[in-house]
Amino acid sequence: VHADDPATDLMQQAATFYRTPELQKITAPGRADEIRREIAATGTYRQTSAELLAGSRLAWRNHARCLGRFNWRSLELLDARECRTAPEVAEACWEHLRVSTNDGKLRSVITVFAPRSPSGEEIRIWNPQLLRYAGYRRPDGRVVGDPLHVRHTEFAQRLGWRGAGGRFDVLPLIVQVGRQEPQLFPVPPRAVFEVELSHPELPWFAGLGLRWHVNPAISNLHLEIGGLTYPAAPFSGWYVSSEIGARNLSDENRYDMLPAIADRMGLDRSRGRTLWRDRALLELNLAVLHSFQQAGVHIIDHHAAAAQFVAHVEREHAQGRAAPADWAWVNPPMSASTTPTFHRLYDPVDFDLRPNFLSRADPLD
Ligand code: NRG
Repeated sequence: VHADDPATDLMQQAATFYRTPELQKITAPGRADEIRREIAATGTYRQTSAELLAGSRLAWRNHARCLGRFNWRSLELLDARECRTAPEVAEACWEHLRVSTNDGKLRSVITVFAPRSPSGEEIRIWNPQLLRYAGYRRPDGRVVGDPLHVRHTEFAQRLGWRGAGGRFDVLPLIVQVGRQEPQLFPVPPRAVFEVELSHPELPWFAGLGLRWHVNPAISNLHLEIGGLTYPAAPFSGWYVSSEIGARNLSDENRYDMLPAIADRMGLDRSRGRTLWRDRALLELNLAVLHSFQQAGVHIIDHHAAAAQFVAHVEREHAQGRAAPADWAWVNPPMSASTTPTFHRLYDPVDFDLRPNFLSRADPLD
């Protein structure tokens, strides 16, 4: 329910947030009244770091598309609400990558920048993730790099970026503060941890020259807590191997590596029913898990991730809470029926559930 007056609306949403048991535990009795007065006087209010952390954890717990919610209590906060300029925002993003990558022992971290102001001023990170590879469209229409990011690459180039033209060039960070022009920041090499892929039994695999970054830091979701919107709130945990092996490197409209892998394996690609795609996909996913493990980098396979997720749902129900989940999103892109997430239904997705992470329109669409 949204009132016509934005301050009343904000007061209602704040009141709902501060009534949740997790907030009651960490706030003094008069806190809700204090916030009401602050909103009446200024049109907005400031959450404490403890409230912001509790709200971020609840946003994670409530996010129906996330398979990794078993760990929602372990989220750590980097409070970056004091960052005012684009260079300060970029610096805080490098700090996010350093702390969350943690030399390969990945930790779940969210960095929260200032909320949208009552007048609509906001900090925007244009990249969908802090680390993404460029995609260069060549004159013949083929793409070098990640075809998913051709528009982001062209946008960066319009802002003056010159990529090296390789298959795995990390895109620069693009930050916009308020009405200023977006600014480019090349990601410093120290902030980029990557793993080169090899296979435990197929020696030629390393020769494919494949690699992936280890930190899946999402930067295009709005964090909404207690009526406040945080438009820039990058967060990251760790990869499920199938995100890399069964989507990024294998989808036909991404790196499309299955034909090349199948050919090296000597498979018959003349017909789909030889299951050459499935066999190549399996070896690619084994290579991802093997290579991350060899490099000492934390990653989870889809079987373990699914088992944890089902345990999370049971635990939430035991606590008397619903655990809304989007079936299509929590199931792995390969071998879904061999995991427990496939064989059950979930509490319906409630789009009004708050706190939450909300999709924003892609600014390049
Ligand atoms: N599929 C995307 C990443 C999406 C988020 N995945 C995570 N998030 N694991 C990709 O880069 O392949 N996380 O916060 O850990």
